Amino acid sequence: MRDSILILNGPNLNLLGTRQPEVYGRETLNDIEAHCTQVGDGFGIGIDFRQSNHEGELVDWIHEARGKHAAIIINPGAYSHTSVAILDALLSVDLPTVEVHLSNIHKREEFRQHSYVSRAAQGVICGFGSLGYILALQAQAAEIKSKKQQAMA
Ligand code: CA2
Repeated sequence: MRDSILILNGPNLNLLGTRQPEVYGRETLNDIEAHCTQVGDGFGIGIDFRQSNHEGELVDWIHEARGKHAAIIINPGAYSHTSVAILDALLSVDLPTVEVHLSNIHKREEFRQHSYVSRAAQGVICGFGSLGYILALQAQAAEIKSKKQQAMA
């Protein structure tokens, strides 16, 4: 069976492409999902792409990822700046995690410049719009490949 990556999106990201294109771009979340699926196919990796406006649902999906997915990519949206619950969930599953933000959160309001989630992430990609998801996928595909090589050595 092929490896898969869970890609999680937090609150309001379902609105992408409808408003604030100057901040978040013109692509919809469906466009981003389609692109991730296509790139994932190229790596031989399945993509489970989800969005929720509810913190607890995101926490449940992270718990369910253990034993099911090889890695996580997460844009926690506004929960980045508030959620110890999402941080704890990510630490509890111990899967390689990359955090993505469409916008450069460090160039924005002070309250967006700290992310609780980053403590659980191997790396953080921000400011490159939807390309950030693809860069995160490349990083996770490399991580999965190197873990497999280590396991075979
Ligand atoms: O830059 C990012 O990806 C963010 O995670 C996006 C979050 C924001 O709270 C974070 O600080 C940074 C917000 C996503 C809201 O997306 C919308 C898209 C269109 C219209 C309204 C909201």
